[in-house]
Amino acid sequence: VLVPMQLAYIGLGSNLEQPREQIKRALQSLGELPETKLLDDSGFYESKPMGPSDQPDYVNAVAELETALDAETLFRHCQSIEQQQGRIRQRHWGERTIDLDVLLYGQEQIDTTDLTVPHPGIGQRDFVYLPLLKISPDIVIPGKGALKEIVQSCASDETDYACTFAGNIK
Ligand code: ROI
Repeated sequence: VLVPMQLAYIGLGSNLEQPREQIKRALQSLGELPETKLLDDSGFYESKPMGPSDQPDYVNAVAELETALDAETLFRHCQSIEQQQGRIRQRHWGERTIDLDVLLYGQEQIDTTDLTVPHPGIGQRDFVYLPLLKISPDIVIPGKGALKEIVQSCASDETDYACTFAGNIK
């Protein structure tokens, strides 16, 4: 049978154990998922922690995937990549080796106990929307409109983690 391919965007974040290596490894794993192609990545971004400030700065990135996996299956794969890379849940909003968030999955809107898509933080976190807009400047958030417009209408002090581009991923 023919399974429609969807565009999906994954947000990646790390602030432990060589963050750039963690991001690279997770991108490689995403590219090796079944029925999935890694189409693009944003490059590295650096940002100040959202949450407790006594933790290292973050390295963030966004990946663009084309996939035949459904959103729930993609989400489970993301969780297993986090586990492979030794993600240990410590304190709330604390440091982590790798975090993978399903930001967008096609035009779908999903609200289950463990998965909310579009990710509710997209318009409020510069470390999510800056790398996302770099890949896809005209991206539309289902139910909300053009991301560019959403970001402009949001007070910048609520979205500012001093996120800046920090180089291509080789
Ligand atoms: N802060 C930044 N800057 N980047 C992240 O990826 C990130 N991820 C998180 C919390 C702890 C909320 N803070 C973050 O999960």
